[in-house]
Amino acid sequence: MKYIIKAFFKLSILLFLVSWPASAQKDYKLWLQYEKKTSSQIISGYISNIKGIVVLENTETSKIATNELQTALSDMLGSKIQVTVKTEENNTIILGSKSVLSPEIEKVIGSDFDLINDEGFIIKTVSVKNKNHIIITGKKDIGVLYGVYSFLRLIQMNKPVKNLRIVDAPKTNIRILNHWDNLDRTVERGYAGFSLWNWQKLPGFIDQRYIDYARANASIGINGTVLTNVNANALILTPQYLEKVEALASVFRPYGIKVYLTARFSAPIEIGGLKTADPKEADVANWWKNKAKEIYNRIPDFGGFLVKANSEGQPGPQNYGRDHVDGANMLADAVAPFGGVIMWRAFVYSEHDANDRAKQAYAEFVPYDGKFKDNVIVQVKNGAIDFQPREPFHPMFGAMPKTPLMMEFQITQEYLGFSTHLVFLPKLFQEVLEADTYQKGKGTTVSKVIDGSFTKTKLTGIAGVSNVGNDLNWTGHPFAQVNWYGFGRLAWNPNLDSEVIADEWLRCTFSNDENFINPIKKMMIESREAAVNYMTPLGLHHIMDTGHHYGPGPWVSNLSRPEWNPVYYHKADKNGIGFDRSKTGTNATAQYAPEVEKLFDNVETCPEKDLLWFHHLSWDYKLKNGQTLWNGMALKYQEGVNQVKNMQNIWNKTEKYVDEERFKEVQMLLEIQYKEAKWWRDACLLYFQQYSGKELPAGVEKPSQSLDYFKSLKFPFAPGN
Ligand code: GCV
Repeated sequence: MKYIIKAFFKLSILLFLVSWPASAQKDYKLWLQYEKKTSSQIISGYISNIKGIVVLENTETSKIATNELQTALSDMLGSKIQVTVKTEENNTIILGSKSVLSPEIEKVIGSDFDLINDEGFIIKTVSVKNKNHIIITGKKDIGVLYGVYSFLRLIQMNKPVKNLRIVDAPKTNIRILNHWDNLDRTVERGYAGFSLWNWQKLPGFIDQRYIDYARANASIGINGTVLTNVNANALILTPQYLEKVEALASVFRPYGIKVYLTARFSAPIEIGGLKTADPKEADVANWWKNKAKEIYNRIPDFGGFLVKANSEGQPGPQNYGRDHVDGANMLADAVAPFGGVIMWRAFVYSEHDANDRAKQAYAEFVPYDGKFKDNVIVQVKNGAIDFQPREPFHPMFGAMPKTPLMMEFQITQEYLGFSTHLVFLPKLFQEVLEADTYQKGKGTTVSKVIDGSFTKTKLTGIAGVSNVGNDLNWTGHPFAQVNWYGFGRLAWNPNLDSEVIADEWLRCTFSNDENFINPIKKMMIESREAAVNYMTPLGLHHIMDTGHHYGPGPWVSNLSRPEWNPVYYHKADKNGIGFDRSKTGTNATAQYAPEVEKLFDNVETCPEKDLLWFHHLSWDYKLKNGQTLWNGMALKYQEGVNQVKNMQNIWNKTEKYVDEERFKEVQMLLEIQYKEAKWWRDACLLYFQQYSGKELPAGVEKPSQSLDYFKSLKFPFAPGN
């Protein structure tokens, strides 16, 4: 009997191991699922013609491109595709960068090369010497790799690969993930497990994850990664850690990904034995120069440093009476001989500054316009406060024409329900990128500011605070994968429509079935507005609970710094609610170009989605739909809850299109999201009701608990904090 029990036990473990990875793999594979096509899809996609892959070069990157194409095509076609070097065969896919193309092929590509930069690619159906081919080429091998992913996406999406002429190139040059990963592997604002970087086992042990991470990034055109938290630890710059960074850089290099690090401004003191980190001291500047040399000796293509200075307690040049320009330019000099870049963050605000927090970064940085060295790019968050569910675009984007500015988005959902809530962020990103700054007249959109269209700056970029961790599915929520995907696609092309992104991602990740795609796409698009509605409608912001920022805390008023308290932002009182940033208030509207200023400043023209961001209005103020502000706000909270219910209904109908594991995961998460949407609604409305003194309008459900109950909720070990 004992043996039978033992054998049964062993068998169940075996069965568990056999069944677990197979289903979990779907999550792990992200959008790179190469499902076998049906014969009719193969015929209508014109892929049955493909007879082989011809590889013209032998670089590491080219090997990756070839492998990816061969594996993916073989999986999708259901039979192995051969790789050869013979161009004479008919119906092959030819891979090779410009320098290795035969004169005949180069001729048929013709002037298309003039339309791309070094990372761009061309996919073209051609006929050479009576043989048909699809050429995937670029000026460099990395372009070929990007071209391969783009070509495979077409097939994944059942688009016919016939008569192709695709010419595409990234519009920004730094497309980078910012990992807020600490050296102990915790991740600040990380909700998908621990950091991917296993510092203890590096450099000797190369986790397969590093390779898969690089592959996923390359597939969407991400070409840089900042490995460490902006709240930096100087130890990363010591030889002990640089050796580990070097190992990661070697893994990422053939995928076109450069490694960057965060530089703790006080590192010369902490690890260099100097008495000061004053950027004007020769010893300090030399220390950084030597440090840069040491890093570049190990990592010749090291990208550079990202710096958070004099912000939220981080050291910086101001500790020595110097300014941001002094600090950034000193570091810029250190990395310039090696082609390195300094990404200097503009996320600054001070408890000693009584000014509206939303105005402080602009006030501090705009006078520096034109003063930074050529290899400095200023990294600006999308809005002037901090990655809220909705913020008007940061006024700095319209105000520094002589300085390269890069966008900082947050992919991880610090203020948007962590990895528990389904919120499709490309919609938020698009809203910001499309906003018109009017810096140089109508049409100076944020996207044009950051892609350098107007400033003609050489340095351009978009950063996204990563949502990736060591969870099996990388991002915690299966749908949070699309926020990583969408970030990459928008960094490549800031003008891409978020609906296109949702469509691509769904087809590559789940299914091409229109009965699945159409409702789920709609659900995704609506999810962002739903979150705004149940968290911070009509321009409310920063009313999340203390520290962890999960859930509502509009009542919080006891934090040491005034601008850390939600009451600072909503300013609810018996007369009304909202932050007056118009001329009658802090005049933050004046930081925008006159056209935008006028729009926001006037309560009649201010978009209602931003109303309480810019105006303090009475509870009886009439909204455009005729509702009073109180009723309208309550109805928005209810609408958010209803929208999540609707998302649940839509998802519940998809069981037959999705594998069981992901179906259930999303189902459970949506159930939590629904409960928490109601929590947001009830807690906020009960709290604000104390000031409005008004009943809830018809259509808004009665709260299930008291305000005291909501206030009593505590989350001692909330992740990411
Ligand atoms: C890395 C917010 C976050 C912090 C983050 C900071 C920043 O304040 O709550 O966790 O610190 O932004 O962007 O530097």
